[in-house]
Amino acid sequence: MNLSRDQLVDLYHRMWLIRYFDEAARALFMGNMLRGTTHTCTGQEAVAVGACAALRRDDYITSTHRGHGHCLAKGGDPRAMMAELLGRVTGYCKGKGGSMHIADLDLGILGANGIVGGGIGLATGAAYSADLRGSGQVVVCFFGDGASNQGILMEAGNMAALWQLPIIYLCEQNQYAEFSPSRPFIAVERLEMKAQAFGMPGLTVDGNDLLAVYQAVRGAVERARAGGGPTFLVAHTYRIEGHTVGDPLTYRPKEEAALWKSPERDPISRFGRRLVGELGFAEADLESLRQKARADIDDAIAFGKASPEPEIAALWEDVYA
Ligand SMILES: Cc1ncc(C[n+]2csc(CCOP(=O)(O)OP(=O)(O)O)c2C)c(N)n1
Ligand SMILES: [Mg+2]
Repeated sequence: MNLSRDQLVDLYHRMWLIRYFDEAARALFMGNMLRGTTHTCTGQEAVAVGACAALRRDDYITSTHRGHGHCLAKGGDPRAMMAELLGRVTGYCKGKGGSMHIADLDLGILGANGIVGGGIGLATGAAYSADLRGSGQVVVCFFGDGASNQGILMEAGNMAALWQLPIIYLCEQNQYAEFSPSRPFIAVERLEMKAQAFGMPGLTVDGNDLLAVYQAVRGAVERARAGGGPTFLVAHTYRIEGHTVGDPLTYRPKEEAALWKSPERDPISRFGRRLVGELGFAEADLESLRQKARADIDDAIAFGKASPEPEIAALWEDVYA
């Protein structure tokens, strides 16, 4: 594994940053501080952080409705993200986009997306652009197991394989699609079998093992950058919380989430154990990184709350239609 100590520190801190960001988003939503709705990715942090660790700053990602983790993993600013959720002018979209419209083009974050599967077309277009420009950039397209049934994947996957585009279709199999388990709605036995229809490699990885995700994505990124074409990668994970914040979760047994929250399965605990057991970190190092992440998110919340709301006249700015 070719990650430096500093990089490992950053990855562990980033996982906690995501955990605390979403914890704060939930609390703010329940406290009527957020408009619209919001989705947390608690339990899925290793997919976002492991994948983005394999990318360059100028590589692209496209995200989903459950996108806070993807954006933070690619380097998104927690202050500008929290301000956006709170509807403040200092937010990524000047407070007019909210949770599902966070983008940062300087960091290659081409946008979260409220349209299930919507990122698949954008990501494939970005990969085509990178290929035409010969820029060497690679795209990671995050989407869910539910989104894997959307028609756009058939069109985009075919095109990407035909033109050998530099893209990784990274399906987060978190076992749920909105208020239903995803399994009964997927005909193939294993999701990665869909890759065969497109004519690209289909791989699978333990999505709660950060280093395994990193290795798998890194391999696919290296191949894509060298002109070897796209990869379809399925990361097995679990959506610990409800579909949206406030979902009463009547459709699944309580014990199931408890099992995935346990230290044996929780992706942050698992990575922490490897850092201590195999990579020479002390428990105290991990504890201070966790506390730093907590402080960073407290700072982001304070920043957001202290920022002004947009003026009414701003309704007419940045309008393209
Ligand atoms: C085109 C479209 N259809 C339906 C919806 C409503 N919807 C929002 S999230 C979701 C389920 C998505 O499941 P999955 O892709 O597995 O993502 P997850 O929520 O598990 O992260 C649905 C059906 C939508 N937003 N867009
Ligand atoms: Mg899902």
